[in-house]
Amino acid sequence: MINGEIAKILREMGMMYEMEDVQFKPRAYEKAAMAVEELSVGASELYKRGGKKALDEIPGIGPAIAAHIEALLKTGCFAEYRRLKKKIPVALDELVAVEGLGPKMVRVLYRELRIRNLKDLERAAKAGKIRKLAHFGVKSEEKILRGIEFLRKSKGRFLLGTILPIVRTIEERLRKVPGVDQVATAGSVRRFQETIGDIDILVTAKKPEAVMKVFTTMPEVEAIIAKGPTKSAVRLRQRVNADVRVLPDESYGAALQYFTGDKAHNIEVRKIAIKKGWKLNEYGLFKGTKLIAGRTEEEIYKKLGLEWIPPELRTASGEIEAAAKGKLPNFIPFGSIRGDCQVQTEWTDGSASITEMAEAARRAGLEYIVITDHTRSLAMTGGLDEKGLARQGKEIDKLNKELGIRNNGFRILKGAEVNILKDGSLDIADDALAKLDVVAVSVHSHFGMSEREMTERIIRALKHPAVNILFHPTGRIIGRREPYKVDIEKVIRAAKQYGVALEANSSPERLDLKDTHIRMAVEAGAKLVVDSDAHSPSHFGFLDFGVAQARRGWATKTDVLNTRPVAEFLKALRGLKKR
Ligand code: DGT
Ligand code: CA
Ligand code: CA
Ligand code: ZN
Repeated sequence: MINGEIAKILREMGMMYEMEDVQFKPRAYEKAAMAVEELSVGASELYKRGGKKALDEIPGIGPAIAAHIEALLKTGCFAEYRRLKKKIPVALDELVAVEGLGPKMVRVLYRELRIRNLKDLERAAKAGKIRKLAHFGVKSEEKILRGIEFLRKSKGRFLLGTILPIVRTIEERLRKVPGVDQVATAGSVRRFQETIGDIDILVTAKKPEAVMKVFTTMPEVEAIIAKGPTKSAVRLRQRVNADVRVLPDESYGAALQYFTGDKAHNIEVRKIAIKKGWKLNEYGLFKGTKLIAGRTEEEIYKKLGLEWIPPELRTASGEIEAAAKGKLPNFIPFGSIRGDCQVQTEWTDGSASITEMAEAARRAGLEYIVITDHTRSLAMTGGLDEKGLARQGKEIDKLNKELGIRNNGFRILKGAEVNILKDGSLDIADDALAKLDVVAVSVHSHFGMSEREMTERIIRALKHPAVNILFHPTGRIIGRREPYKVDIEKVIRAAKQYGVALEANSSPERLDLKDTHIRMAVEAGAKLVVDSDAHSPSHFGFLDFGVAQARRGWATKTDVLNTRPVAEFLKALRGLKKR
C-alpha cells in the first residue's frame, strides 16, 4: 500500500468521526493523513525497517493511529474502519468532492434518502427530494447539481501537484536502468500546466527492453495497457496513465519538442518549417530526406530562426513571434522567491507552530515569511481577533529576536489574511491593522454574489488604505470549486490604482491568479507576489508551481515583489501606496 492510499483512508476515518460527532478525532486523523502524505519515504518502507515503532515516530502520528497503519500495511484494512464504514456505507470521498457537501450533510443524505454515491445524489436532486430535507433548500439542491456537473467536467484530469512527485520518482528509477542515457517527461507535465491528462516519458537507451521491463513492473503500476519493444503504456494506482518511449539519440530533441506540445504551439512551429520547404516531425527536422536537426530542441528552434522557448511558455500566444525577434522576456526564474507572504500556523488552521514554519522556510532557502493566519469571521479555523493578533505580534517579536541571531537574519513578518466581509469592509479594526507589517485580504464567504456585487465588494476592500495584498483573487479550487463571479480586469485595474499587490497562489489546487490572469495583471502594470499558502512545513515546496504559472503569465522578476530581500520588499510594497 502506498502513502497516498493510506492517507486517503485516514482522511476518510476523520470524516467518519466527524459524521459521528466525535470530538478531536476528526482533526487528529486529518493531521495524520497530512503527515503520511508528507513522508519522503514509503510508510511500508519505514515499517519494514523499523516496525510499528518507526510509524509511531512519524511526527503527527500517535500510537493508536500507528497501530491502524500497521494493520493497513499487513491486511489492507482495520477493524475500526470496517465498523464505521458499516454504519454509514457511502462513497464518502466521491460525495464530499461535491462543492459545499461536508461529512455531516452526507450523513443526513444517507439517513433520510439512502444516498450512497454520486449517482444516487444526482437522481435525488433531479427528483427534487433534497429541497425537502431540513437545512437543505431549493438553492442547495441547485448547487449540488452544479457541483456534480463541474466534477464531471474536470474528471479524468489530475492536479500537477499530485502528479509531479510521482513523475520525479519514475524518472529517477528509469535513470538507474543500465544503459539509460537521457530521461525526460514531456507533455503537459513539462509545460507545468495546472492539470494533467496523462504522463509522457521519453528515454534514450542502449537496451530498450530493459527500460520496458522496469517501467511495466514498477510498484505504482496497476495495469499494463500496452507493452512493445520501444513503447509501453501503463495505468498507475493513482488512476493516471503513463507512457514511455525509447528513442535514438539523434531524434531525442525532436521527440521532446513534438511530445511537449502544446498542440497549437507545435502547429505554428511546423508551419515555419514548411515555409522554409522543410519537414518537422517527432524524428527530426528534414530537408528532403536529410536530417538537419533533431538531437536537441535548441538546434531545432535555432534552425527555424527562433530562440529556444521554455516549455511552460509554449501555448501559441505570442511566444513564437517574440522568439523570432529574439525578444522573449526575461521570465522570472524558478527558485527566485525570497519571502513567502502567505503562511498559516497552528494559531488557526495550519499544522505547525510559527517557529516550525520559520525553520522550514529557512531550510527551503527563504529569507522571510509573513504570518497570515485567518481572522475572526472565519470561525471554523479559530480566526484571530484584534487581541489574538496582538498576542501573536508579541510572540513574533520575541521569535525574531531569538531567531534573528541563530538564523542569519531570517525575518518573520506580522500579517493576517483578513476577511473581506459581504459589504467589502474588513473584519479587523484599523488600529490593529496598523500594527501589522503586511495586510492581506481575501474572500472566504458569500461566494454566490452577482459579478457586479462581488467586484464592488473586492474593490471596496482594495481601497482600504491599510491593504497590501489580495490573496487568491478568484477563489477557485481546481476540480472542486468554480471561481466566484468577478470582473477580474476591473479588480486588476483597481489593484494597480490603489497600490495593492495581487497574489499568484502556488498551492496546486488553487493556482490563483491563474496564468492568463497573471498575464493580464502584468500587462496592466499591477504588481504580484507568489506565495505558497503554506499550512504545513512541506508546503514551501509549492512555490515553484506558482513561479511556473507566473512564467506562463509572462511575469518577470520585477513584476513579483517578493523576489526582493526583505527590506526592499517592504519598501516596494509601501511604495505602491504612494504612487
Ligand atoms: P494532457 O496529457 O491532456 O495533459 O496534455 P498533453 O499536452 O500532454 O497531450 P498528450 O499527452 O495528448 O500529447 C503530448 C503532446 O504530444 C502534445 O502536447 C502535442 C503532441 N501531440 C499529441 N497528439 C498530437 C497530434 O495528433 N498532433 C500533433 N501535432 N501533436 C500531437
Ligand atoms: Ca500528456
Ligand atoms: Ca499522452
Ligand atoms: Zn485564504
